[in-house]
Amino acid sequence: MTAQGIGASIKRKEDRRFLLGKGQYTDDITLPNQSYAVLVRSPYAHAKINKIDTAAAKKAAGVLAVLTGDDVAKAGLGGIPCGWQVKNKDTTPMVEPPHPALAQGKVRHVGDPVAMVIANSKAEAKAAAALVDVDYDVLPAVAHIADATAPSAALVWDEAKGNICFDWHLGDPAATDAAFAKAKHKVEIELTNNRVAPNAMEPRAANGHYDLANDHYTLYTTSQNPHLIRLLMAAFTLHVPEHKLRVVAPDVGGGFGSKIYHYAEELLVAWASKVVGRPVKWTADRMEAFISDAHGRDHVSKAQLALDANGKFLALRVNTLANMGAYLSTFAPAIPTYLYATLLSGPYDFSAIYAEVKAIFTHTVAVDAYRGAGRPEATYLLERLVDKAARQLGIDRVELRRRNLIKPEQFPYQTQVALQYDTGDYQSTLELALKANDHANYAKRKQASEKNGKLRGWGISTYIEACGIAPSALVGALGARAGLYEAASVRVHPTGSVTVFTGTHSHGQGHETTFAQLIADRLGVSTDNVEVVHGDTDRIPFGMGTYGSRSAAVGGSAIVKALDKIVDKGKKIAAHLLEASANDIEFVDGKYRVVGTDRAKAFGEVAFAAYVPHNYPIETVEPGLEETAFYDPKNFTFPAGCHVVEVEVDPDTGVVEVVDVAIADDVGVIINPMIVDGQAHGGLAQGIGQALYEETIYDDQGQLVNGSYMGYCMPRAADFPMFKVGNHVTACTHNPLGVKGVGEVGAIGVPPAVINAVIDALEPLGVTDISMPASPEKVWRAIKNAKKGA
Ligand code: MCN
Repeated sequence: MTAQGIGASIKRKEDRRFLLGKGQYTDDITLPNQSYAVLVRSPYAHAKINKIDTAAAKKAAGVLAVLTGDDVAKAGLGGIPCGWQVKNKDTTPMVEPPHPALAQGKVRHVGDPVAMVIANSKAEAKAAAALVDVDYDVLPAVAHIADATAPSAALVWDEAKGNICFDWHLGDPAATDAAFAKAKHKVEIELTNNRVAPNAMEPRAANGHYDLANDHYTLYTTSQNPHLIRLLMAAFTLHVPEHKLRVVAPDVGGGFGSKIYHYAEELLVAWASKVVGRPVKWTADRMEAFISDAHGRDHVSKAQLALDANGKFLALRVNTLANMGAYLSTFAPAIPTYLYATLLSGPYDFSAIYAEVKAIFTHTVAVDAYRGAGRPEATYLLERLVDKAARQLGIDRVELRRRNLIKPEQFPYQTQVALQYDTGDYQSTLELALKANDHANYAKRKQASEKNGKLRGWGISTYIEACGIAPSALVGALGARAGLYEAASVRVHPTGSVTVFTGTHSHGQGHETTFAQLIADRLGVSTDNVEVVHGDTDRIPFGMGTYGSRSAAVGGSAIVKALDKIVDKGKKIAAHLLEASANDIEFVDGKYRVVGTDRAKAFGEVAFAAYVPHNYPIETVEPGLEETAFYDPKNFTFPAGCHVVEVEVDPDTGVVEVVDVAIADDVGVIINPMIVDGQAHGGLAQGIGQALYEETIYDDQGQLVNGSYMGYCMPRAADFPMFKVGNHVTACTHNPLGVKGVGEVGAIGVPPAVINAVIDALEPLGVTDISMPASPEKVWRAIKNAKKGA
């Protein structure tokens, strides 16, 4: 390791501009002659649109245009596409309803956009939006999975009978039945995975600019995925060739999944800019974000675990209903299928698994990936079930896990649900987390809590996830409509500084630092002399963006491939300068050296020669030093680990305080330990948020009743203890860096550990189940009801 290379905890390069308040976010970009858009959104979850009267709005001060679904149709704009097609059990395709950018004929969720008002100022656009008169016939709505699947339920789409989008399965039902038939013990659980709103610090925004002279569009947008947005707009929505559309995702203030997708507003501002002949900017406010950003989770599941007499897991059967919302968002069908059911083996050895997943339409905003995306849902189900099994069988919870974890010698391990784990060491992360938690002295701490009138509980979860998304051929076979490789260019400048162009997008993950570390490590160039460029389709060859903790494993590997080409080309130039054969040149510590001698050329000298080729192998080597590489991963990577949580519950108020969090993760070879810890911290905050505080609440008419910070409880720093974060490394076997992913581990591993701890605390009172979020009211009621029942 060099002082700044792989393994160094250097500070984040990007933080200078953020700490100085100089970040450039989409809403900071105000173009000459800027105009502003405000969307008129449906106040109803389900209604027929009889008429939209825009006359008064059009006459209002400063208004440039008022556009509706009819205008969208007349302009020939395409519907917002879904990027993933899942097949039903009978191999027929899922129901894929249309998704016009502005509603046509009907609205299907509160927040569905019906008109866009464009004016000289945002205030004028807002005032005029209030004058748009929409005549609705309100229709019955369904917001919850249970209501949507009832026989009498209102239909979101006539073509989706029973509101079923798809009915999918994975695994071997016969083998699972056979294993259950011979099982000594069977344990059952029913649970919900609560629906949450992503709540990135920066709300979504988009600014479209049509350049009449060049017949060219530029879109600035809060996206995790600018190339995908350009691809979808070119092919499906705006219908212009890629070279006529530049998509820029500048600084983005967090995404957590919610900014992966192509949203209607991106298409609308680009198109409207051509209509009004001026750039058009739209920025969501927080309440608008609650009803227009894709939400996460929202599963209802039943599961059964079969065990033998010794507590060895035999088989798992899972039945899940997953809410899709009213429209299919870009990745929505993939979340409860390929990112959920394929993870149901967890870190455990099973001989059979069978999962059935039904995706359900409801009159709510779309549900799609949210930090973890499918994997937290799988982990929550499994880890709650394993705890329940331990209690039912009278086996210690840690011991039951130890008996069933896949052993190091079993790798590569083929699961019963399609994935093959390449490597791991689940025993070591378990032991590390127990040690960090000081598990041996837990009983003393419990006594101390009791003396203070508090109930103390201890919870654990051993988890695995799949990230580094994803091998293109595999995901293509599974229904993805895009490849999921990554691209990078490395440009070495004449004086030896380096610009890296990456197709991933950093919106908080620190790529400007960790990717610079890859250059420092390989070329020996200081990170101060490396610039990392992302988020601009005109500057970067191509890219598939950032999600699924893929940037280090897939984006980083593309950079390494490009670096290999740079080093190889440099060898040929150095060989010429040193009058040696390229085969005799080695590149070590930033120097090209003739093997076994002290004759060497520094990397900078070779770079200079590439651009000033006076003494140069010009017949065989082109001048310049710039290389591009595309990297398509061979497999997912499989981070795993153990999260331990202790809570104290106040039995009088139901308030749960998290008093200890000790985790040990295996995220592969670590590029920057400080960034890795920070990513784990962020994920833990979101995971604990889901477990204790966060939930979107829809009433029976499909109104989101807590769609603001008055009602939606976000966790704050004071809600957490200092996190104890440890790592144990097994290197990924199939990418050149040996890295796995860290971006989601906290959100995946910790929720069941929190709930298992709360149940452990309440068990002496007779409480055996509690759902997320374990709010004070819910805990208090559970205690009261248990006392009544006693
Ligand atoms: N890293 C490392 N060593 C490893 C693995 C990763 O040093 N062994 C570094 C990477 O180089 C990168 C960071 O850790 O700087 C995260 O890398 P990775 O796990 O590859 O995840 P991505 O960069 O692809 O980020 C996506 C992931 C996801 S899926 C969500 S959701 C999420 C997250 O990252 N959203 C975030 N972290 C977030 N952090 C912030 N601040 N904001 C978000 O929206």
